[in-house]
Amino acid sequence: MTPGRGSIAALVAYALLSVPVRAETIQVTIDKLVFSPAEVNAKVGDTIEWINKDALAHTATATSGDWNVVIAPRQTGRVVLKKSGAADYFCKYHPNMKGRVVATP
Ligand SMILES: [Cu+2]
Repeated sequence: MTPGRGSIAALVAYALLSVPVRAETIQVTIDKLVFSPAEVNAKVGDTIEWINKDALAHTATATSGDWNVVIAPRQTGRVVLKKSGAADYFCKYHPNMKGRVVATP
């Protein structure tokens, strides 16, 4: 028994639907009290991962209050972007440390 056109179409549709959503992880390094790159572009659903190379704790704190990530010395911290638009952030412990995430839908 050969599958009819309807079931082939259903299989194709299923294959398209089961492709995973392309969410990426974008890395920002913290080294000597500097976020690098200072500005990153991402999409809603992507993860921003901060890699702290310093021996000090840092935070990535959105000025909007939407997220606040504490990054322990020589550890990583992450946030999943839930909103589109530009988000400025800073480190609570070192307010001169500033960065920006621009998320497109
Ligand atoms: Cu800091």
